[in-house]
Amino acid sequence: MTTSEQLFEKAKTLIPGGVNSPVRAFRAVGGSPLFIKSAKGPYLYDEDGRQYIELINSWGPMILGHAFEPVEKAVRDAIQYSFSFGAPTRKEVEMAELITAMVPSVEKVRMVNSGTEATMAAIRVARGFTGRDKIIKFEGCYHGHGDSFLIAAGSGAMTMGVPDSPGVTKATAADTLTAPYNDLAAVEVLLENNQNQVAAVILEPVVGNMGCVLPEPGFLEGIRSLCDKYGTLLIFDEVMTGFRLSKGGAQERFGITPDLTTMGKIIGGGMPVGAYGGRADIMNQVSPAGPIYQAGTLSGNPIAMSAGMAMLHYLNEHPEVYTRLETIGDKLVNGFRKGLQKAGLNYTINHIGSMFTLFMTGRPVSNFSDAKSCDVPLFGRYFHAMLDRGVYLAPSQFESLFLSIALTDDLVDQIIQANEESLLEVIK
Ligand code: KE4
Repeated sequence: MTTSEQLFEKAKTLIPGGVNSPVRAFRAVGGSPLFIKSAKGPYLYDEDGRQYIELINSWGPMILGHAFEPVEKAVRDAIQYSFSFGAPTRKEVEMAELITAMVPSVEKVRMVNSGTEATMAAIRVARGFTGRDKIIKFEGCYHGHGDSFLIAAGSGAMTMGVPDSPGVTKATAADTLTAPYNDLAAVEVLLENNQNQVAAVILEPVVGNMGCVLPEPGFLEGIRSLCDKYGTLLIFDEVMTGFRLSKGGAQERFGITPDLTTMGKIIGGGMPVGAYGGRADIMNQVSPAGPIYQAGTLSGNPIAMSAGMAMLHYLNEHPEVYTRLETIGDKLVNGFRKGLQKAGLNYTINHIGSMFTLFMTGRPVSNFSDAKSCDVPLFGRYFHAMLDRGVYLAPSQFESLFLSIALTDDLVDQIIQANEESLLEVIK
């Protein structure tokens, strides 16, 4: 047994499924998960000393590559002043100033400790501000593990959702309406049939959580105008896309202004940080400024703020990072398309900037039912073929890849080669 396998056996006796987050367990691709010991730049190193070129980057945060010196230095400098006070600090003011400068729709912001906390708080604030109970989300979009989001689409006839996990109550599910992504008409029907009841529409402006799925032309604009028409707030969940698709996230790239934005991942530079923010008139309803309660012992933690600010400052001051990420993404995806052609496969790749997914299906993928047409077992075999060649992909067909600027042109060529060989291997 490898060290990772031994650790996994031990972990399963102590931690549910042996992991602290389900996707890490490799259940979607089979086999035993690698236990990672360290990482540097574009590389991960597992407990057995094997090196992998990394295409997840901790599900987004490590956009500058692992152990990026300015971020590491900021944390080293911070830890000498103790780790946590539970009292306001200068760093939280600086962080709020930086976020509101980088994301202009965020006039006021509250720091929390994860993307889940951010989205849970954002819908509570939307409900409190509007006095309405329902929310609309999209099938295939993931917004963390808050009860209101673990909702599957009801049957065609039903408008309300059904629990997508034991422990989520029917009462909770009744307040979450679901629609297919990219289906404006479905959203309009829900809003029309639930007038004055829908507090917010929440969506990933570019989806990462069913694999990478882009908004069709006019979709985001359409959602914005429907929200305006029905007095419903628009929440962009930019936990993945924030500070990745541009300095100002998807909302800057697509030119859409949401009422509230949720953030995470990159905002912490690899430390546990989330945030939500938006229009000042809405955020001024959040305790203690207003009556809508939300709190957190470690919110704005000074060590985490130091890491997050170092990363955001670097991104803010080095626009060439985004140019480089576009170049890397284009080169990789073009290479992957050539690999598909050589293997005689007409599979779909959805791509934007430094996010992309190779879907093992010949169908275009613009919503969750399209994504579910993928050959998941084939993806599992492909995942392991790539892993055998030293390339670490997301261990699920229904996840986006996240690139970092640490990928050199040589490494991009290596990944393209590995993809070509892996496709040829698995289609035999
Ligand atoms: P966290 O609570 O995991 O920090 O963030 C939840 C969340 C919210 N919104 C979006 C758009 C997200 O992608 C996420 C978390 N993303 C997953 C990746 N599919 C994190 C990986 C995991 O669950 O382990």
